[in-house]
Amino acid sequence: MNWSYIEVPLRYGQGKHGVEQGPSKLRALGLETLLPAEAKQQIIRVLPESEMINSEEHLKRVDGVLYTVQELAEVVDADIQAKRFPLIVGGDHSMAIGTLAGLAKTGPYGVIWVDAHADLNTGETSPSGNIHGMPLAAAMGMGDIRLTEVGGREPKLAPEHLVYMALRDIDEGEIREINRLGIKVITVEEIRTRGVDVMMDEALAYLRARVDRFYLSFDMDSLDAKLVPGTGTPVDQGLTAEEGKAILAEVMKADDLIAVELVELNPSLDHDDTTAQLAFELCKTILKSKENLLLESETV
Ligand code: EXY
Ligand code: MN
Ligand code: MN
Ligand code: MN
Repeated sequence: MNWSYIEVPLRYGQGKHGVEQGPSKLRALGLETLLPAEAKQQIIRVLPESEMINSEEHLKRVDGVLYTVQELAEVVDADIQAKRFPLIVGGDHSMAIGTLAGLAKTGPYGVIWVDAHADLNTGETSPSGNIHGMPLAAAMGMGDIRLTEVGGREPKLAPEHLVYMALRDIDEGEIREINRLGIKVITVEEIRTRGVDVMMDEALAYLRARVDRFYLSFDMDSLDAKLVPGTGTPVDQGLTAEEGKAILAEVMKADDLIAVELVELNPSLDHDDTTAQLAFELCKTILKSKENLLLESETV
């Protein structure tokens, strides 16, 4: 397995300071020791705040977001073309505009979006103007052209190639779109009552009927608010740590998985390191499971 570890210290998709420290906090907890020695490591550049000129109410800090997602799209595409497997760590979820655009350069793919939120707003429907609530709308070609044209003019993602997991805090405009587009949603309730493995099988069967590869984006706020004080938009009734880990362990067994992303860790919101420790454990689950799988297949 050729790992690529990409750090995206981006906070401009939302207004709270600290989420840009997610990658460095994980490094301080020892994440590098989990990476195989040959893993490629890259840090995506961010626009210095002093150079930020944008003050649009409906697309806040858009120039800062664009600066980073344009580079991330190129880096992700280069990894896929070089047959590397990217683990992308943020940073706020607006970074996924880059990931989604980068993956699209090599053809269609599916997405499992593990998140309390739909991230399906446009500048018009967003209640906050924060772009971390917009990546999936942008990838589907909805909303401001500056976001929808990152990485190319064509839409990056088809709605029927998206599965939400743990979705539970949705705005009006997003509900309308989810219903209109018929996007598949797997709830916390289904995961809790029917089990992670059953629901992951359902998500994979749904995607595999439509695409031959997919990526998973894990937002720390998919976990229950009590577990993640160190995230910017916590929501009650979320996943347990075990459910979060099980989702990642399950998905890492899929050989049509092409990338994993972990976002919205904001260590400065935590009075201790519990959220960062949990994120570290999730990264460990990701990095350790694929490797073992590969060793098995290599020995076969
Ligand atoms: N839906 C709300 C908004 O658009 O402002 C909250 C979005 C939170 C987004 C976080 C990354 O998941
Ligand atoms: Mn307004
Ligand atoms: Mn999100
Ligand atoms: Mn979220």
